[in-house]
Amino acid sequence: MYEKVARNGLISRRHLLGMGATGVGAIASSEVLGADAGITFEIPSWSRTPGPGASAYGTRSRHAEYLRRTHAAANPTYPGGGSSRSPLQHLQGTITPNSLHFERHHAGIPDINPTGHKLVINGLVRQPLVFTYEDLLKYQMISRVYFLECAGNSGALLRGGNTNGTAQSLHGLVSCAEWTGVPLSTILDEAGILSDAKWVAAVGADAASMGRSVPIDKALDDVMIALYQNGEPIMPGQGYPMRLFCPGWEGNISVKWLTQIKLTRGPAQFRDETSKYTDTLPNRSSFQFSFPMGSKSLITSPSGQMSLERTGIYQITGIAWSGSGSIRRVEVSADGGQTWADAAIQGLQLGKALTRFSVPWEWNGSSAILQSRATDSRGNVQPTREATLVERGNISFYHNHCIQSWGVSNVGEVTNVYV
Ligand SMILES: Nc1nc2c(c(=O)[nH]1)N[C@H]1C(S)=C(S)[C@@H](COP(=O)(O)O)O[C@H]1N2
Ligand SMILES: [Mo]
Repeated sequence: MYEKVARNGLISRRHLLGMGATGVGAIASSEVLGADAGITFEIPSWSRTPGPGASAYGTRSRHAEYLRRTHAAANPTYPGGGSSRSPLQHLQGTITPNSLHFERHHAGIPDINPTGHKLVINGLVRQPLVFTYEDLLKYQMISRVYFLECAGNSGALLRGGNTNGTAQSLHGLVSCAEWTGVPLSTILDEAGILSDAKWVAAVGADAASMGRSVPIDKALDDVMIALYQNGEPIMPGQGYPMRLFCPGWEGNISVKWLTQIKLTRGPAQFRDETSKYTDTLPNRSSFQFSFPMGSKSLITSPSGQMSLERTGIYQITGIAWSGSGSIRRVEVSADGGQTWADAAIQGLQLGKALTRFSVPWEWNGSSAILQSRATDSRGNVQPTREATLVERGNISFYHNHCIQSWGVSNVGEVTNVYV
């Protein structure tokens, strides 16, 4: 018997499960080479002739074409605007492949030739500076694994509805990559920060001229000018040839196609820091800014639109992250939050990065509600949806990091539910 650690089938994460091949036992190499034991082994067609040779740039298997971002149809009144979402339910580990990183563009992707691109540093500095792409490549770089999440991710779930979505369609505006670039502090030091400079206004070279203001303390802490994403020059969709990267903070502030950094006394009040990404409160006031993303987790399997074909053991798995530190603990419930079991952490627990968790669960064929709850290194616990609605009121949308519930019906269908 398995050690049950919470009600409704959650099994100790320490339990090692032999869940792979059923019935035939281990396959010895002699059997692979064509012997007995009731195993018939035929050489498949793909082993009979050599395949195509090496290529210049890889693509996924044609049998894995379900790996794709989803995006809304083009809107002629909003050229290039919109977003695409990462297929979270099909990914494992914590690194999002560059071709599947979510995208959010306000005026499409500019076709920037790095040779003509410039980064200007001006405002309250001793010496204004202009950098080319080549100039930046000469600096000492740092590499860090960080998640990026749009403040609008999961927003619709605060308002209700959307019960038939997938992990991708409901929560796919989060991704994680190894970002490499030059610390912003290096560049600012070189320009010389004047004492009344308290904010850094960053502007992109896209047709939206999207801009955001970053407090100087953050700018000097861990913000970087990112040039590489998972080892290759950042993708055009992620800001080629350079983007600002503000670890742990709402995605909007990581200005892509970065072309200007201006040091200022106060926030610049750009469109995107006033008309959007603002958290409303029940008394109809609102926070001016909500920068760090909350302590959050999401079960990616089983998840929306999947169906459990049989009773028995499943590995529940998902991702957890926090904009304020690393993930210390993830708990999982199979009874809608009444009892909880600790999940196993599958990989590294890096600060401001996705962390993968898993826990075995025995589905007995009755309905269940699966939830996960993250706690970060500062002790921030992922809140319930109910608590979030009390705190924020019923018109709030951005920065939703509440506990997410997947309902499993008694025929094994998985849908988003509200508890
Ligand atoms: N210049 C510029 N920077 C931008 C945007 C944009 O449209 N233009 N979108 C912002 C938003 S809202 C988000 S969530 C992130 C998305 O980054 P990604 O497309 O690399 O995932 O970039 C931010 N930086
Ligand atoms: Mo965003």
